[in-house]
Amino acid sequence: MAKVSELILSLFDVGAVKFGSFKLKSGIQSPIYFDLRVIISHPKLMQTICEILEEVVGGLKAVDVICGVPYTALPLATIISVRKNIPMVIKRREQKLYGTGKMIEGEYTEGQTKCLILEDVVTTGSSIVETTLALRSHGILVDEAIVVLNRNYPAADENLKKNGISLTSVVKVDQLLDVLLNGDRITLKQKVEVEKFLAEGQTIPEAVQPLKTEQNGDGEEGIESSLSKKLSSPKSQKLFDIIISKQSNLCLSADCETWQELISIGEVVGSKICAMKTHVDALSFQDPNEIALFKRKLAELASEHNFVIIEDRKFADIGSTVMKQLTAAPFSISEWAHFVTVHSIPGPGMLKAFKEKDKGVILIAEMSSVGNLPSILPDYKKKTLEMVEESGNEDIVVGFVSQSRVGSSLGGKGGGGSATCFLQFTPGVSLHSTGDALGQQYVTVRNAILERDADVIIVGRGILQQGREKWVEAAEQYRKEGWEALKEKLQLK
Ligand code: 5BU
Repeated sequence: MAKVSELILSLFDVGAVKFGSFKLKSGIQSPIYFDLRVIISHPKLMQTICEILEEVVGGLKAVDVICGVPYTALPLATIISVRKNIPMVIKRREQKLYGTGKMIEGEYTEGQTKCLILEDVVTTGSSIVETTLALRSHGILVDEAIVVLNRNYPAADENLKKNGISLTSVVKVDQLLDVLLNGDRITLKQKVEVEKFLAEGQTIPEAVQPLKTEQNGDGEEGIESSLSKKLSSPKSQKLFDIIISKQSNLCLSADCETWQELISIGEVVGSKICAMKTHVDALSFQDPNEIALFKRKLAELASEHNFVIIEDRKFADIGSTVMKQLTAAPFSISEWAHFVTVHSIPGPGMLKAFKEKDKGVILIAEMSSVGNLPSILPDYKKKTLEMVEESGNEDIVVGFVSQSRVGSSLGGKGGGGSATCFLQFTPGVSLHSTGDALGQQYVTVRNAILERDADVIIVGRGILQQGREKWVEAAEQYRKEGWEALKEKLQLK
């Protein structure tokens, strides 16, 4: 206990916990802020943290390996591994595009190796869950995690419990506040202010990992991170982050006949895509067990390869019906899709259903098919954008399916300002065809990105129809062309 108090004071003294006024992405001001990345500059503090963690590890059931969630917990896990002689495994942040293509580094035996996860700070628990699912998909057994600082966010407990993970915390926020007050680091007023902030259900901001660490000498932020900040919502920022880190703005439209085929293509092209788009109601399933298996396998694939799942359901009804369509079995779309496509026809009320289920919305502003009404009707696109802005739904609307820009451009035509931007998803892209017999119209990758201002290209048959043996080659061709064109458009290096 004395050691934990000493740790709390040291965390404050090195600036890992800050008090003041910090602006959150949502615009809310927070009176407290965590940044545990700074601890790597203080070896003594690293030692104290590891000693405490080792005591905690000693009190848990025996484990075969430990895994630190990148980045800050990685050096902590390394120290503990060496000192306690417990081997480590590392989960890569994205799959290698070459070589062995392994996601997990280190030795383990499927179905036998038991792993303990280490994390520096927990907010929603999503990083721990993501790491757990990736490890489990490789047959590694995970049911426990330790965190240095727990922000007492109720959703985290629920999220971890739901995924069968029990969490041990070294420091909880209420204890942190008590120790800092008694140690004369903060005033009673500051303590009360933070307690009130937390009681309102707010989360403490944490230093986010920069998209790219490259910076100019004068400390100016990288272009990718300033572009990311222009995006409307944390959800679109997350996708943009994936696009940059995987160098891919390719969304595979996985319009397969069977769910098994969809999983197969996901396995082989997962490393090349930023998103996978599904039409779950167009897949054939034998029974509900197959649907459950499909959902689990798809979620594992998305976690392992770090891509977003978009269910192209094209919701178009009043809110209460949409809520049922989103959640009802057997598909239970809200359980596994990160983003869903939605028509703007019903008006803004239905967006509440998606907000309640925390789904990213991609609104359809234009279609790719011949004579589609959204493209013909005057102001349809403009009204779709106004609907989002006027109803204050920028935080869940990730972007628009469109054939031309809706609102401000991220970097292309009319870009460069500070206005909030939405991502543009453009389907009807093919390097092999100009259309089909049922009204689909295609443009090339470069045309979609450089002329029509797409940020994400959606490609289905252009890849699928190349045949199983050519899936990877075709996906790589679209990824490469798409990424080169995006770099040109956004003037990335
Ligand atoms: P294709 O095989 O690349 O033509 O598939 C395109 C996919 O994008 C397919 O799943 C369509 O349902 C989806 N799509 C589209 O093609 N055009 C649109 O305007 C919209 C969706 Br919205």
